Amino acid sequence: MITKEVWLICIMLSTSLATTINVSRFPKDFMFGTATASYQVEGGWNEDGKGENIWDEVTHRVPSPIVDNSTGDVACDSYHKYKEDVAMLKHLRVNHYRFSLSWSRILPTGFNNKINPIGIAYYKNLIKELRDNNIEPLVTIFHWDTPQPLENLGGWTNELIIDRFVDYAKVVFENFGDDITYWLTFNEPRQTCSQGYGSKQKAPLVDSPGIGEYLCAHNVLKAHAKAWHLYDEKFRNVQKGKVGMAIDTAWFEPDTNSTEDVDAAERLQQFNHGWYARPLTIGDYPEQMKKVIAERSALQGFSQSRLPQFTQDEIKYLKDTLDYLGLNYYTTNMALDADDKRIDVISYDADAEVNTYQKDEWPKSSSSWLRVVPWGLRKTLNWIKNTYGDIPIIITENGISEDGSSLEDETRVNYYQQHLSSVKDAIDDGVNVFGFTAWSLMDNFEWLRGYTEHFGLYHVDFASPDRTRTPKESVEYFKNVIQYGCVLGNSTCDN
Ligand code: GBH
Repeated sequence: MITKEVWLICIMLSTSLATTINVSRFPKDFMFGTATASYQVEGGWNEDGKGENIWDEVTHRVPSPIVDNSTGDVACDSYHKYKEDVAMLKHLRVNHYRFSLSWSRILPTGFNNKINPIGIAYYKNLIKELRDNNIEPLVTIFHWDTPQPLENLGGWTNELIIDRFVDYAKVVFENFGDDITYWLTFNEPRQTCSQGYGSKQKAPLVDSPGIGEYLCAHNVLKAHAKAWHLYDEKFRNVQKGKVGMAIDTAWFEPDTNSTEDVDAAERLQQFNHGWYARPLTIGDYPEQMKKVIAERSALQGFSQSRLPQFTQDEIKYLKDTLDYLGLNYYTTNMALDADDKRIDVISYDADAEVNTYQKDEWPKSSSSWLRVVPWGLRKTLNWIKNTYGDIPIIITENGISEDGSSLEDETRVNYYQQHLSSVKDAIDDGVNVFGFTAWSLMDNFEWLRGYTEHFGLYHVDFASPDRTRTPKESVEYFKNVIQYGCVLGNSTCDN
């Protein structure tokens, strides 16, 4: 018989488990930082010889596909205000700053026939300003802004782009490599591919569901591996850096403990994360993807699987090409095996044969897809370790949006406290996490959502020509976390 007391203890235990904050200190050398991306903050879209990229092209369309008809033409104006950005980073006392390079600013045609010296100088200045202030630059080579001339030829669906990306990476290693330890080839390739070529949620808004995404991913993976090998053979000895990739995923929690739902949650994680991380660690696409896409393709009348195949040589060439892994985590979904397999639908989403939903009790943000579920981060980190082995991991993005109406962003403070606590739990579980990067340093151009969703620690006044930056409450919190090395952000932390 279960007494009232036992019930009470159970309830207390479950609520405390859900909300317990880990107040132990992070390792001494743990890296705390913030992130941005070139198109989202730089502006200067056609200045000093920069070429056009796919976000310039898409945001200049009439009618505009951006919810508030805005563009990144000026954005946060970081092209002119990078010293102010670095001063903000210094105020925060971050260890590192993650930013991305604009391919079209460096190679205006997308090809290496013409290198833009003013574009190179901009990033050299930024890197110098960071180094002078003791801030480690973490450089993303590609964060979604494909040069338009390459897009005109099919962009990431045309294998021509593999060698063009490697040409670009070579220019970048040659010019900046002496000052860079942490490289990320791609940011969230899943979004480039599934949203860019399959679901029209990102530039170039190409409508090729169930086909374009897989061609894109195949080329992204080969481009990554070739850039990694180039670095490994020509630069590593001298420059001593590491080349990784920032791969995003949500956590997928099985809706019930039935085998079907447990398998469905795992399958969806393989479709999200495994799609990119597995070929570059274990080698080749996840078995679940190969099987289900081949079966569906056959039922749909295709003579071969819509998922391209790697040759044995390619599998070997791709394997073990991540020196470390970047994880972008924001939220969690419940996952259940789809009763209706929707064979008539040709798309990446339908291919997974999983339905998802988010729970009403999970707190909302200003982004429809983002609810606050901190424990999902700990589970994702443990899943990565269990799936690929003991790879070093840095959280390359984590954050929450609000509507920009107040500088008192308590929801963000709570979000970071809970998520950092979850990261510390994962470290205590034995996962090799060496850093955490908040998205974002400041409010910026949120892709098709324009300036309507605010992820910044700093508020940016987009109505002012100065793009004035003002700290939100979360700046003080994050700064204290860094100073004291624990989520309480004060001296009462445990050792
Ligand atoms: C990141 O993507 C980006 O790297 C960054 O540039 C961006 O500003 C930041 O996050 C904030 O969004 O619409 O329900 O189909 C975040 C990961 C995963 C968010 C896919 C949007 C689409 C969910 N993204 N998600 S839904």
